[in-house]
Amino acid sequence: MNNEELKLHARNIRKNIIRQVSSAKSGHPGGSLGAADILTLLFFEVMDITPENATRESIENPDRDRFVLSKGHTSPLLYAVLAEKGIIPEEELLTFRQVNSRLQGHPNMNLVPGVDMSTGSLGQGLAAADGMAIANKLSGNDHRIYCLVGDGESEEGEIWEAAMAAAHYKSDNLCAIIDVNGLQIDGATKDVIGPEPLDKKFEAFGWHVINVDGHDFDALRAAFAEAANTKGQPTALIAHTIKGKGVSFMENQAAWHGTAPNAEQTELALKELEG
Ligand SMILES: Cc1ncc(C[n+]2csc(CCOP(=O)(O)OP(=O)(O)O)c2C)c(N)n1
Ligand SMILES: [Mg+2]
Repeated sequence: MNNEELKLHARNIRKNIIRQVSSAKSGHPGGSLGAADILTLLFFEVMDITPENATRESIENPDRDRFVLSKGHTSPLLYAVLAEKGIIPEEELLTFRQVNSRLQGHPNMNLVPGVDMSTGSLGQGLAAADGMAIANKLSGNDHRIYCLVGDGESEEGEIWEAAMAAAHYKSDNLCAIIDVNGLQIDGATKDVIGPEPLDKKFEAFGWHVINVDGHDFDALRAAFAEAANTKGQPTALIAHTIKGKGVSFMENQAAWHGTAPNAEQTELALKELEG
């Protein structure tokens, strides 16, 4: 897919992030907007997921690549991507966070097609992705497992247990993307429990590491290809992103981590995204 087409998908995805959080009057726009380019490339070019192979029935043994949203609070991003792929209906997005909706604040693998792991309690997703990577190899399956981890999330101890295990099991079918936006719920990561240098830490844990601009489709494309060609160790993309990317007043602002825009801000955000 060419970059112009990817850009159009990413723009629709960002607009649907804003629409969901605005209609629910709650949710997490910042980290959703920031990782939109990464997920656009993953779901529209890198992974082999389609509406046909992402059915609820296929969850136990899907014949396709899998994705774990370890930073589960950014569910509006995953739902917007699934809608853009035609895996869930776009109209359903406006039920986000409502009672009885499938689209809860944190994604539920038992309800939503294309959601491969229930997440939201930070720190757990990479361990689940480890298990999928090991199971894939045991069953002689050559599909790949992708997992998106937040930089604040990487302050969780379980991330490093999972990192150690993936290197031990030589899970070269596993690619973690660390979304390094420098912010978490309470402010700058460096002021909370500074997780840097993340590249050197993953390297020390036995991973192949690639630093990449998380908004540059060409750089991301090359990084995912390098990950797929890396044998004997898992790969971590250290993806440098701007939290809130695409909506000027949300960019680099910790305050937009988990705040919904009001009607006026919603209109402004959608207008900006429309360009
Ligand atoms: C175990 C756990 N502790 C706390 C929270 C509350 N929480 C939700 S998001 C968040 C900050 C995450 O920051 P980061 O991983 O950097 O995400 P991003 O910047 O991409 O939004 C926290 C503390 C949680 N979901 N799970
Ligand atoms: Mg962050």
